[in-house]
Amino acid sequence: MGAYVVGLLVPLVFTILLQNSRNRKKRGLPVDVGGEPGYAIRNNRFTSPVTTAWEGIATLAALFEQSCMQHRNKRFLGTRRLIAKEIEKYEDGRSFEKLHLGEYEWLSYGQVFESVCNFASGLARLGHRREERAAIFADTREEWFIALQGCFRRNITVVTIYASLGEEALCHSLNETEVTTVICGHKELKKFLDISGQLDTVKHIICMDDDTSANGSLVERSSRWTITSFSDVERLGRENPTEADLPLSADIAVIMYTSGSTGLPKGVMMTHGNVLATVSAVMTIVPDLGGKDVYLAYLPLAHILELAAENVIAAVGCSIGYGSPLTLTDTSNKIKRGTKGDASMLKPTLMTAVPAILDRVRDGVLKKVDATGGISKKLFHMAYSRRLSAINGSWFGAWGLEKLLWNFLVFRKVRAILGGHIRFVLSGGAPLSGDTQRFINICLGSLLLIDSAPIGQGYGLTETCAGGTFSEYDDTSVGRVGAPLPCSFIKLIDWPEGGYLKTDSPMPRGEIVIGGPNVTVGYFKNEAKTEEVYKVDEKGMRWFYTGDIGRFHSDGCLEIIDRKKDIVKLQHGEYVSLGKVEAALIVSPYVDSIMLHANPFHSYCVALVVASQPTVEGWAKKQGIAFVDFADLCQKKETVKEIHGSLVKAAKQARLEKFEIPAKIKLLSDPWTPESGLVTAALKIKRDVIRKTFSEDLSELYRS
Ligand SMILES: *[C@@H]1O[C@H](CO)[C@@H](O)[C@H](O)[C@H]1NC(C)=O
Ligand SMILES: *[C@@H]1O[C@H](CO)[C@@H](O)[C@H](O)[C@H]1NC(C)=O
Ligand SMILES: *[C@@H]1O[C@H](CO)[C@@H](O)[C@H](O)[C@H]1NC(C)=O
Ligand SMILES: *[C@@H]1O[C@H](CO)[C@@H](O)[C@H](O)[C@H]1NC(C)=O
Ligand SMILES: CC(=O)N[C@H]1CO[C@H](CO)[C@@H](O)[C@@H]1O
Repeated sequence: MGAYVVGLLVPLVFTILLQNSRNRKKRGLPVDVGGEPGYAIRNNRFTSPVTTAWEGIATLAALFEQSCMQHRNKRFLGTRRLIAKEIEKYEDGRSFEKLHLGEYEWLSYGQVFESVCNFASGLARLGHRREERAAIFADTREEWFIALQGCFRRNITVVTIYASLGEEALCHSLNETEVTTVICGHKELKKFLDISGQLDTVKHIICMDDDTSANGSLVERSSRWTITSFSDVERLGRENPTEADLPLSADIAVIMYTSGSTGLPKGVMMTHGNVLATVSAVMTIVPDLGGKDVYLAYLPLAHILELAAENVIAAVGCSIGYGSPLTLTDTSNKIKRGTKGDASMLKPTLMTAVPAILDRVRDGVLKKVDATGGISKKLFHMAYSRRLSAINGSWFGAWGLEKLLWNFLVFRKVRAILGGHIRFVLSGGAPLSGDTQRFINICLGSLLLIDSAPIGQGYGLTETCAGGTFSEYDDTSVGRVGAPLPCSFIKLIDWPEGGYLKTDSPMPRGEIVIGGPNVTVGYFKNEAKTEEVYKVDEKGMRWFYTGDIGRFHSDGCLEIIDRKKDIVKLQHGEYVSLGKVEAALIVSPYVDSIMLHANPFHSYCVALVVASQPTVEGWAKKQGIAFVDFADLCQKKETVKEIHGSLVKAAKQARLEKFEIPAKIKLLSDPWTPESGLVTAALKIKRDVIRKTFSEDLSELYRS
């Protein structure tokens, strides 16, 4: 009996002690910095910004070479073999491509390094001069990374463009940077041929899909370009080796075109030193990174988060397995039923994610639980609330054995969706809702007694090279983005018009300004815009003005609370924060996407709501409402009423003010996808485009 009590008490006391020390832990400390006055915080462990985590290494090219020499025989890049491709027809006439993919096939560090050297030499042989720029325009894959490192070895600046950007933006980016070589996949090649007339500077195209190169019809249509396959470039290089031409820290590594929510995309110039600072900082936040870690890569490499993440993984000798958002899990859209998704095949330990994808994982799990019903459903919700109160610090839930039990009974299955071995997820790109963060923490939480959050949330921008803040793995709070990264200082400055001041109580608030070696050098050929949002202080430090509004908690962690341009003043002078309200309303199970609209000519706001087809149809069937198709259902008064009611409920739960709740809504049946141009690749809504596309519907809402 005595031993039993001790067994129960020790972990309990231990957990409580740890929890208390965690709550008291200061993660960021005030710091005295130059530039515009404000409230500045630095990382608690580093007094001055980190520039490199590796002695004597100042560029990504040098870092990569060093790692390849150290890990020569280790597994590095893996890609799944395509076994079969088939078209599946649905009852409603739509058809989908389904893939049957096989095991991962791996290249070692030594082999990849050889490919990189060959590719670099091949580029030279092809006639690409080193002062000319090359663009990579493709989905995330092995060749992307090899091409990137190949260009770095010849000090060639790489232009990256979101694969989902429209034609106009694509022409603009390539033309502005005078790109001469474009490295792309077969899918993108077709896109280029359509706009070939507008691309004056392009001379070479390198196509990553071998089977499509130099095919008669394609070549004829593009007599102005040479089209070479990726493997041919490597072969050229192997036969004609050229000395490397390594860059310096201050040389531009990448010009990254980001999908701005307005106007043409802007190219952010990043030096090797910029990216290296971010890579070095990320090193310090993933616990025990290295050794046997396996990383699942599927987010766009044209996004700084993914680019930095893969460079980190490559620097420490871990493996990278490639996948795609559409083949991620066993139930993903493009995976042939009964075959394995990327995660269950690779069994990764590390992943990056954008909130939209995690929201989907969460919704998927809940839907499945609901569909199963019965005991499983009860068990799941019971386990979930027990874990939730444990994380909240209540006594019994903190007991380790109970956690083990729930893990075994319930969460093991949820964890299996992502392969069963995930120990850390890095979320970025947009703020993650507290609900989803808690859900993932609970379902994927580690088996250890100590509650560690397997999801770390980062905040950073392309302009700061993804440097910014990061929530540490032992911080189980939600809704915050953590303390400054070791490479960044974060400062809040007053924005009196918006009512945010550094003297606010209980927490200082203001516009977020980021400084440090990670801050990029500015926008390509756009000095006016660069001068507007970048400032250099008297000590020579660069600062970037983010336009986001944040506040600092007493432990030095940042919370994003608003966005300058997303705050709209209503007719009677109340301010509505569009993003805040949307985040509160999207909790409704009927909502897939939502955009709130407000303007100073009205005293209320309205919303466009993309309805969730399964949930809304499920509701209609239960109510016995007859409908022709989903579009028809979305037109019905009773549907609008039901969904509006659920929004009001969500709004009340989030304690929104009356004027913040949309007075009227328009239901839309077609989802907003990056392909439609209504959301960015990271699935952030593009307000201006949506506003234009649905201008009729919006005026209708205000009229009636
Ligand atoms: C790298 O390329 C840039 C642009 O062409 C050039 O200005 C720089 O001097 C080069 N660096 C080295 C080390 O040659
Ligand atoms: C490309 O850029 C040149 C100047 O660099 C400009 O004159 C031309 O109009 C641009 N073409 C397109 C299609 O944007
Ligand atoms: C070349 O294109 C033709 C159709 O234009 C196609 O039938 C053939 O399979 C293609 N060849 C290769 C090697 O892709
Ligand atoms: C957890 O704690 C938070 C704040 O302390 C509280 O708002 C929430 O209701 C608690 N949840 C549960 C399930 O106890
Ligand atoms: C490119 C860049 O912004 N470099 C700056 C990085 O930060 C250090 C100080 O930490 C400055 O000295 C560099 O000029």
